[in-house]
Amino acid sequence: MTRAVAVRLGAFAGALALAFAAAFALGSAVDPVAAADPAPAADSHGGGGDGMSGMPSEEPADAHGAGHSEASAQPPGLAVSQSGYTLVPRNTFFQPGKAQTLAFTIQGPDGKPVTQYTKTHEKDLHLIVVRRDLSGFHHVHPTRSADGVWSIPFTFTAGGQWRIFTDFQPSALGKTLTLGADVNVSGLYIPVPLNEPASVYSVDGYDITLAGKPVAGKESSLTFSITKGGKPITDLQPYLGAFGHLVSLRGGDLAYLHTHPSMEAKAGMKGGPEIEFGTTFPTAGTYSLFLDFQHAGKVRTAEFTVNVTSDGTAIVPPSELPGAGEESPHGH
Ligand SMILES: [Cu+2]
Repeated sequence: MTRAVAVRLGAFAGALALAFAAAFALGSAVDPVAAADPAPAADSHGGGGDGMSGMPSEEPADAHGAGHSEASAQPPGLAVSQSGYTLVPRNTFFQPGKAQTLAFTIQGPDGKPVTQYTKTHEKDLHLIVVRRDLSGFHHVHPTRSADGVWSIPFTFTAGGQWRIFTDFQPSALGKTLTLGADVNVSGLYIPVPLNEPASVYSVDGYDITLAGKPVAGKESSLTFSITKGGKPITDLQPYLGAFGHLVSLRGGDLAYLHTHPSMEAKAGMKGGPEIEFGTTFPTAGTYSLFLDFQHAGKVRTAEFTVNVTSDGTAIVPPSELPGAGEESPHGH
């Protein structure tokens, strides 16, 4: 029995029947509010009994005016709730290695699941799933039921804490949002170190070369060149309205940046061998870049680790520092 429960029972035993009833009523009135109430709003409940109904209406209204200028300066993907919209996973516990349903709703300012979306890159919602160590990246597109529940069969490959990012634009909001939440996958967790910073990544016989000198806080040009067997690929296929989709996640907090080439890609067009992106990395640091591209009917993902500095000079990769350990790439 916990200390708090013991103390409470002691108080009850010594009380008059009336006091007992009052204490009990107080306890039951207070506990559910405390449990359901996120910490910041604690002060606003002084007024009365219907804090739960009062809170949602007063929060979004002014919280998104002046008060949130600092929060809105944060990169996307760090919060489960923003601008009145909240990502609500249906389940946050999963088993590894078997297909399960990953389901969630986007709860709107009215507290109901959002059912009206404005398409971005041909989809109402983009779902990124990645383990917290940045392994196991997936970019997928769930389907939505009429009542606003998004779902997709998904197999988490290994145990650990995984992050899901939802990238979407509610029709009622004039901008895209990226909301993120963590889910738990049971099983032994063996974290995988990041790839060393490198300018070439190989997948399925394709060699992808990255060129560019990203500078923190400024739009930087990144160019990916794709070859296979030494031959430049010149017939990349449009995938979701672009020849490439680039998701960058910041090391340390998994802040999320999603960028596309300036050129729109329509059906029948051919792209490559180069795909160019203008990306603004908000701060110096290490970023993991995931490039999705489509060739010969299949979408593949290239992964890069990039050190972004404040002046565009390369940071010496850890492997080249004296005394560095063995290389330990993501292991494909
Ligand atoms: Cu997508």
